[in-house]
Amino acid sequence: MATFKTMCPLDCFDACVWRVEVNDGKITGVKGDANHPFTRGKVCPKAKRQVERLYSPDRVLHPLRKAGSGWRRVSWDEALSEIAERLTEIAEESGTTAVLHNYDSGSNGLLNNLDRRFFNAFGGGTETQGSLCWGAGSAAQKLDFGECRSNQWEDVLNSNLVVLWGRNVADTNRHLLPFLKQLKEHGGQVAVINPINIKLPFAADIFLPVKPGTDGALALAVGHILCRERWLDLSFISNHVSGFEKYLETVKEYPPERAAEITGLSVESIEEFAAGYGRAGAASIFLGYGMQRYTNGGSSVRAIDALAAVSGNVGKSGGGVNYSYSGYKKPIFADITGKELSHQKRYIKYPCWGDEVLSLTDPPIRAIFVTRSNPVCQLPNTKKVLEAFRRTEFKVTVDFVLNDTAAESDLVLPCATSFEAENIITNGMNQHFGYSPQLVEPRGEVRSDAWIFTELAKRMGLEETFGRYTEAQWLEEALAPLNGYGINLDALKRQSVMDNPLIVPVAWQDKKFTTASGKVELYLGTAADESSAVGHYRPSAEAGGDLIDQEQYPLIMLTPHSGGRIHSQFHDLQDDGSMHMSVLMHPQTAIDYGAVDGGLVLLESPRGQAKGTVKLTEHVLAGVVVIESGWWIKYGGGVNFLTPDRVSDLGGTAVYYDCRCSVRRITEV
Ligand SMILES: Nc1nc2c(c(=O)[nH]1)N[C@H]1C(S)=C(S)[C@@H](COP(=O)(O)OP(=O)(O)OC[C@H]3O[C@@H](n4cnc5c(=O)[nH]c(N)nc54)[C@H](O)[C@@H]3O)O[C@H]1N2
Ligand SMILES: Nc1nc2c(c(=O)[nH]1)N[C@H]1C(S)=C(S)[C@@H](COP(=O)(O)OP(=O)(O)OC[C@H]3O[C@@H](n4cnc5c(=O)[nH]c(N)nc54)[C@H](O)[C@@H]3O)O[C@H]1N2
Ligand SMILES: [Mo]
Repeated sequence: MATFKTMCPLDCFDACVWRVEVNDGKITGVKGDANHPFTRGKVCPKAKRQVERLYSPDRVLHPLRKAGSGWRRVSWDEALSEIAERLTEIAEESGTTAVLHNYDSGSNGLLNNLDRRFFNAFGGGTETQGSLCWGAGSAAQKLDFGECRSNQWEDVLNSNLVVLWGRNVADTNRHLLPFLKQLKEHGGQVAVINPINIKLPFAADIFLPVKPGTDGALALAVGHILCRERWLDLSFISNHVSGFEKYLETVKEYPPERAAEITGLSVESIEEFAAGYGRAGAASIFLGYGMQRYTNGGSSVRAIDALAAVSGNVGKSGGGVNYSYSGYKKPIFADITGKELSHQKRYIKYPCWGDEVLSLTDPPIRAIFVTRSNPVCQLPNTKKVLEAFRRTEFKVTVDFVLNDTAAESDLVLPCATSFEAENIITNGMNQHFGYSPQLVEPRGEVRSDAWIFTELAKRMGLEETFGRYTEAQWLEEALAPLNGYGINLDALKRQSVMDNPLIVPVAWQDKKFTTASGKVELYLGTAADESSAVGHYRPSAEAGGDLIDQEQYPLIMLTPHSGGRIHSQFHDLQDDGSMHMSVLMHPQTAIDYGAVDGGLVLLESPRGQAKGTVKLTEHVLAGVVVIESGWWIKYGGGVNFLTPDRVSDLGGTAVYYDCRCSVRRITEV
């Protein structure tokens, strides 16, 4: 048996370092790496699932062509020739922007970016703009600090208080748990701000079950108390903060009594949390992405960032508003997407995908090419997405399995898993990157994404523009900016996993913020739009506002991420055989709406319907229903039939949780 060190390719906070066991050309196990400082020898259930996926009998092993209601196996030659012909024809007749390339972060492999290079070499095309994920918070932190930077994970042990603000560490970030346990053992405190009482291996010291979409009001009230009690770092404010006077004016409007009404929290609990934060000395906030999936999500994050700034918890050990490491990632890898090659580009708003595709003219979308994403399952407002898909002439999906998107396509191209092809794995939510060697022979006729796009480029006469590099040469090219740090492909292969050399233990320790003023900008006062204001509170469109009839749709629906899968990936391998999603609700909600534990309900929103089985729990706020996202439509899923296709105030992010619905008991038909 041989063991290889490598890194999980999934787009996850933890980015596990793996020790992969290979026996007789087969992968027989994936274990953690005990020497890795963050993942500390443990992997999550998704590691095992990746081996199961590699050997799954449901994997697509040959290119498939839709034939009537079924599929026909075709050769690579046939599949690629058809794609080359159709794309060329569409580009000649309608221009390259008649082709939409939909990609996301299904894999964090650097070589996966060659899909974008292909479309840039093709001449451009239509792409999505905005985010399904973290865009509102990222845009907010860019306004406040200039970039998203986080303290290194180990630094959490220097905190006296850690605030898990809308971050489900139990499911999405489980390697943080041992650090938090350690912190608690040394007398540190943990606060949770979440409409769901997330599972922790210890009792949280403070739990604020905030009403969905009202974090902005809570943060402003906490700011109000910090200013009232003078729990401020005046030296940090005078040297490194711009707009403090405007901030004072804003928080004056938010006494805790007002915030209590908005957030559903008691005045006492808001006071207790503010005192805990204001007097902690060093307090670090771990911001999740759940709390920014609202039409006011960007402003909420800005209001939270401001708390760290006025209390001097920025650029400090044990402090920080840790959201992502994306601000460190960009400069270290060369962009191999070939942006400069494109001469005609058009963008659609990602969260409004269905509407955008349906309404585009001049030219209309005639082809959709999907890579490393599952838009039919994961985009909001599925009904419109499906309509747009079905109306489009030609659809191609590159994936491992026949998921909801592949099922809607004309051609499915089977790609290699991270075990079957060489790559480098990077991650904007984490501070390391790693080499992922080819460990086994690809199954059937699957090919790497890099091979697929290189071949397609050849067939379309774009070989020269695309570049005649081997996969290893592309990796060298991508690593070029790191050569100055003594890092090249050979060095990375020897070490397997490395830390991003730009990441320092404490973000912003030098207090040189990358904003225009060089300070934390609580108030910009430059632009005429919202982005220049102090992070403020405005009710979110649907959860908090009156955009839709609250009597008709009385409940707020949250669709957070699952511990056992990442988005839709691996749902096909979770074989409890159930064809119904679980709908979590508080017993009081069930009484109010006539639902019973284990009974079937129909959920309805202005967008559509979905069914699920009720599970009662005291851990969810009354008036809120919770369904984990990622359940495949073909297995009875489809939370996104209900979710809204709107965008956040900043960053163009999908506002999945800003969603109202009704619930009605039904019997199986
Ligand atoms: N209701 C609701 N919807 C949500 C969310 C939510 O919270 N609630 N969260 C949103 C968020 S945060 C995100 S990031 C998005 C994610 O949205 P997607 O990225 O569309 O989600 P995935 O299900 O991970 O789909 C990735 C696909 O890529 C494939 N894949 C994996 N590796 C490779 C590879 O190397 N090559 C190729 N070609 N394919 C590969 C996988 O098999 C999978 O089908 O979902 C969003 N949707
Ligand atoms: N196992 C697993 N790990 C993952 C993923 C996965 O799908 N599975 N996805 C990865 C990706 S791409 C992402 S984006 C991250 C997401 O990581 P997280 O941000 O942790 O996950 P979410 O499920 O989006 O939401 C987190 C929490 O926000 C809470 N929340 C919802 N609305 C509000 C609100 O208004 N205020 C507050 N304070 N809290 C609220 C939800 O109850 C939920 O517990 O996880 C990454 N890691
Ligand atoms: Mo995400």
